[in-house]
Amino acid sequence: MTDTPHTSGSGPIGGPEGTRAGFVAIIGAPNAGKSTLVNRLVGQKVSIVTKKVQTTRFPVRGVAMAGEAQIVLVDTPGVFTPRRRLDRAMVRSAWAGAEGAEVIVHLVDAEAEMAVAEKTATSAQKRCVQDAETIVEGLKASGRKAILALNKIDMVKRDKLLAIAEAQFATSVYDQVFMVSGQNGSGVEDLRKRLAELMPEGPWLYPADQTADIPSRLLAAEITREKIYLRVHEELPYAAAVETTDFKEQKNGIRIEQTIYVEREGQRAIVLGENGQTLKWIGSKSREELAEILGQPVHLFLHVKVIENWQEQRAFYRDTGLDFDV
Ligand SMILES: Nc1nc2c(ncn2[C@@H]2O[C@H](COP(=O)(O)OP(=O)(O)OP(=O)(O)O)[C@@H](O)[C@H]2O)c(=O)[nH]1
Ligand SMILES: [Mg+2]
Repeated sequence: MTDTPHTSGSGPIGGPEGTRAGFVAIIGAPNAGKSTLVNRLVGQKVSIVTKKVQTTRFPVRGVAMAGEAQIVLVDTPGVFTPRRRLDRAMVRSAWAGAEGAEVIVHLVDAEAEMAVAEKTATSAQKRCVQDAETIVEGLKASGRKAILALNKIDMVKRDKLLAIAEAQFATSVYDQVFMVSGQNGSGVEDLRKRLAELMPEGPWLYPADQTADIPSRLLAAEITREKIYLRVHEELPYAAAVETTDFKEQKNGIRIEQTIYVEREGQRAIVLGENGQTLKWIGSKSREELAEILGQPVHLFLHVKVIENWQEQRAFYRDTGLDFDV
């Protein structure tokens, strides 16, 4: 099971007559809500979500079904101006995800767009809008049309939304607009229907009951990383990485061993917490969720290691499919 994709079953690939299948890349600025939307379309958590920017570090494939159509959603890292090696690798992989897809959905944070238009934007919102503009430039250069999906409409009034949609549409890189909230689901079914229509005819690419294409040990590492962000996000912005070092199915459940890498001794102390309380919390939250996702009891063992420059080490890129040499 170690290297097989996470799957809840093993139905046949191919499906009934008249099937369609293809790839849809979801691109957007950091924090636009890409992972939330992908999880919503799939109907299950396949990609981790946090309040921080740059949560998703490598493309995660989620499989959504719509009647006879199978929509393979590629959740990509947010596109922004890269500085560090990990940033460059993330941005490159986001565009690579878009290149290989039949359809590109550009997810735009409508709340941030509105705030900028009304001059009430935070610096994060301003950055988000700039990053969306960078993506528009990238789309122009590629010559491909995308679907514009305005997200977080639960936070924006209708008349404001129409003005934002119009301004975005004027860039001429879109051929359609959808207004959605990945969080409460509004508009998502319309988008799903349209994506299904756009899928080319052909056999399904995954068994109908498979929801994600991510090796179980990588998914397990991501779930633990999400809990670290949840608990210590102020103190440890991007300094942590998680590696699953052992993943074994046993008679009484799955035994998972993971190492949390941080960059400094002080960060190790933060992850451990007083008397190891923080690490204990992270471990128990992660174990609970993993048991639910994997459908079996999970025995999780966490270790914390300091490696000053883990972002500069090739091994961290290998498992995720990110390109080290960019
Ligand atoms: N109000 C509102 N918040 C949302 C919506 N969709 C996502 N969010 C919130 O936005 C934040 C970022 O969501 P993510 O799904 O992690 O965003 P992302 O685009 O995958 O971010 P990166 O992986 O960092 O690029 C989280 O706090 C979400 O709960 C939405 O439709 N409405
Ligand atoms: Mg994400």
